Amino acid sequence: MSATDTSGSAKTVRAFPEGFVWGAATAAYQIEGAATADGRGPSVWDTFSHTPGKVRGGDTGDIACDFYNRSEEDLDLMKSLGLAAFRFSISWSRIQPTGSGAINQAGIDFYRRLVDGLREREIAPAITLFHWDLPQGLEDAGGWANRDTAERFADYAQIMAEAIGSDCDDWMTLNEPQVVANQGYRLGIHAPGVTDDAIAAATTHHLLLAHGLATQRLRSALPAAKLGLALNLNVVKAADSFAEAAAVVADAEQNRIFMDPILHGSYPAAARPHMLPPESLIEDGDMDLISTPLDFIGINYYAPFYLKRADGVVSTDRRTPTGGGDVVPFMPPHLPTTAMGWLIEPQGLYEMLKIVTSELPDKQSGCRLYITENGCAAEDYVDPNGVVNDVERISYLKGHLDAIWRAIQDGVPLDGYFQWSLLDNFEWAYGYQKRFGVVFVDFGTQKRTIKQSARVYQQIATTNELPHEWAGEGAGLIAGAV
Ligand code: GCO
Repeated sequence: MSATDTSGSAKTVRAFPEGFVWGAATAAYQIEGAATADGRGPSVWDTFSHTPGKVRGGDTGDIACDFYNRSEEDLDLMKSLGLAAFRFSISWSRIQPTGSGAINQAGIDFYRRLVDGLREREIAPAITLFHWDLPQGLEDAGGWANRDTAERFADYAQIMAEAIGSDCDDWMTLNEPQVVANQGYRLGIHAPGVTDDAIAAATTHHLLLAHGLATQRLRSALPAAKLGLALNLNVVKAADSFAEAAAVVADAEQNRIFMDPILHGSYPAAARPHMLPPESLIEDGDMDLISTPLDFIGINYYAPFYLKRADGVVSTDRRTPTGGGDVVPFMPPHLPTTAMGWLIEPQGLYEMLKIVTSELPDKQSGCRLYITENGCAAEDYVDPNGVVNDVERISYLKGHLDAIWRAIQDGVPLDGYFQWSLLDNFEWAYGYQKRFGVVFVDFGTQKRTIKQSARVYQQIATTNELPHEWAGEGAGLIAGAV
């Protein structure tokens, strides 16, 4: 669509649908700090980060962004940035310090104040119930390998629905369950640091079950709420024909292992057997429960994965599934990377949106999509002018918002976009060394500095269209500082 401005020069207006939601996302352990305040119990991430050698620099989430004590100031910041929604997660062990049993009222009160503060500022809360911080008490009782943990999660979901549900419309049960099973229980590079294929496979099934059980509880407690979950999805591409078969396997193990049960009620046949839960764990009715209709699927998209024939090269990247065989992760030299070393390819987001849209089954008719996370780490710093000029992030944003705009034109039912992340924060095993925020945090003083990317995002959020000066230059990517 094009329009003509008053000076008579043609410009392209790339507007988003009315009501499109512009938000920012965070997670409890990454921002809250106050790890032992007001009765909070430990989670697996407290234990893991306090174990020497697990997190870079020995960093922990003990203080993080101190959001627990600074939420009013941060809410004002969100308001000033024109955000329409704030995605945050609830620390389960603030609510139930050991993961089951008595409720810690101080924990409920914190989230009650947070939701009230958002509502006062007309920012919609978007809640994630589980963003990786399983109460340590439940891990000690078998963790996600124990079917009972799924039941405990459903109880906790119900507690939260009753406590704050009347003011919260958007709920996500789980964030990136694939990362929990794979990084947490198979590779051991995230909490709780387990390296066991059988436990990882059981975790996969019980996380899905937890999602299904919690969705049913939320649905009956909050009939008008919109329910979904956030899946990490990466398009998997073969860089040569040799890698094609492995790419199908890697796609199954990376994406479909959670997406297929949710959308279709079945595990992907292409995944290798050791990745899948054994039949003995799958009880009658489980798959129906897991594929309970949702209102939305949240997509967390960061990067594509490429695979190529190994030719004697051994991959050291443990995150990327290879699909087995003589195939390794590949970094196409023409693609820039972020400070995480992740490939930047906005077209991958477009493709993933199209894939998920085309796979929404009849059972999920009416299901919408959100981008629940998208963003990049960059080597940000406050320059001598007091400015954080994060041109790499602006470039990343430009490419990816162009991709979602095109996807919407091509029929993708996308209702919103959440930038990862509002604040620089505790980036899991990378500690504080990787900065994903649109707001810079000086962790020593907790001073916040609005980055230039946040100004650009603010403009987009308040005008509901892409900047005119972005038109006509293609994705215009700038290589990240690597
Ligand atoms: C994720 C996470 C975030 C990460 C982000 C960058 O869900 O992976 O939700 O917690 O910080 O993805 O790695």
